[in-house]
Amino acid sequence: KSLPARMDHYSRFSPSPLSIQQFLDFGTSNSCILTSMILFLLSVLYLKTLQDLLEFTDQKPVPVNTDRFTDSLQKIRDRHANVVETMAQGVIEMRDTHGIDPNKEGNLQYFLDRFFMSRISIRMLINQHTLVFGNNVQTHPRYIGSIDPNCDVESVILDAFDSAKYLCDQYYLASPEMEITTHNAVNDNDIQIVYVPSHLYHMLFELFKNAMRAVVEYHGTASLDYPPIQVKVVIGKHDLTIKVTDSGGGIPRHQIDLLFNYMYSTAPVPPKPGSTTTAPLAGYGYGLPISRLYARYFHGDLQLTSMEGDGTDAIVYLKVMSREANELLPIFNYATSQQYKRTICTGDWSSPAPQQFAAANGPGH
Ligand code: W6P
Repeated sequence: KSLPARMDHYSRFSPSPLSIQQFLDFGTSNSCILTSMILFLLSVLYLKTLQDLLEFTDQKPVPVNTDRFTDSLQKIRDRHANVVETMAQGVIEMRDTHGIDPNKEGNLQYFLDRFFMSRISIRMLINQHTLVFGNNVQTHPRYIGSIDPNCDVESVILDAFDSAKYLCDQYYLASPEMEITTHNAVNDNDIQIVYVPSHLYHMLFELFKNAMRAVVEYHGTASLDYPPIQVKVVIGKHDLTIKVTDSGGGIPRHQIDLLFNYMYSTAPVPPKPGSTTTAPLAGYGYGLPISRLYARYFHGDLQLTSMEGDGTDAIVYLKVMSREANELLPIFNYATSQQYKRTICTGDWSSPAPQQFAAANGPGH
């Protein structure tokens, strides 16, 4: 069969979500490299990547081929390392040549959320396969691939805070401290969940950078003591909730959504490390929208609530039960194509400023 025909064939598959529990089972009790390999053959990456993978559909999964397969996955992962930056650059170019069309902006948001979520999931699969079956040294004896069955939430928080504080100090020569309180509402143990520590770190690092920037800029870089960033961690039966509170002056409510907007949160890609200019601490790039995808990936969420004039609460929700922590994957169906046909402004609520639109729309609109 020709490549286009095979691409068409594979593009019709729907992704099958796995729960964290299933990821665990895969890495332990019935670790079967062949099943894992076949699972992979169902996921479609981009063209060259698809070609690379298709090679393996024609071959018998004998040990020498499973090794080559694992090598291929590693190469594919490296090849796709800069996709986020590439897409961001594409959005900038699109915005510069076509401007911002509020109708298309919703479509872009919808597309990129699904595109990046799919990418997160495929890279999770690649990481699990290469870590569980590759010859590399395992990250940590306790880990199953990239999953820590006893992920100590507080130590990930401390790590992420330290790294953000280091950057903040470098950029502003000043930084706020943190006050953390934890509460286990279920038992007297430490707060642990089955989770991917690197995902949690990614989200918290992003939130801390934003919180620190807000605090330092609001109180001035000359200030000597800043109000600390308050972190509250609570584990219940269903939810693990991490709330990061800053007294950084907050943001007006109508601007909250813009922080997650791909069209508005793109700025020219910051210079690479080693160049003379310092990259800003936070606020450029796709840190927040992608962090929210990481949270939602296993059916959690990331929300921002602000009090303008005071500060901002950033809340991360994660599922406590690994069986409830299912992958959230984009599927393609009738509803998907309808999404792209939808236009905004077909609402049935009054416009914010009727006089502004009255002339254009006429009476009765
Ligand atoms: C702000 C803006 C923001 C975004 C994300 C997390 C915290 C904060 N604080 O002022």
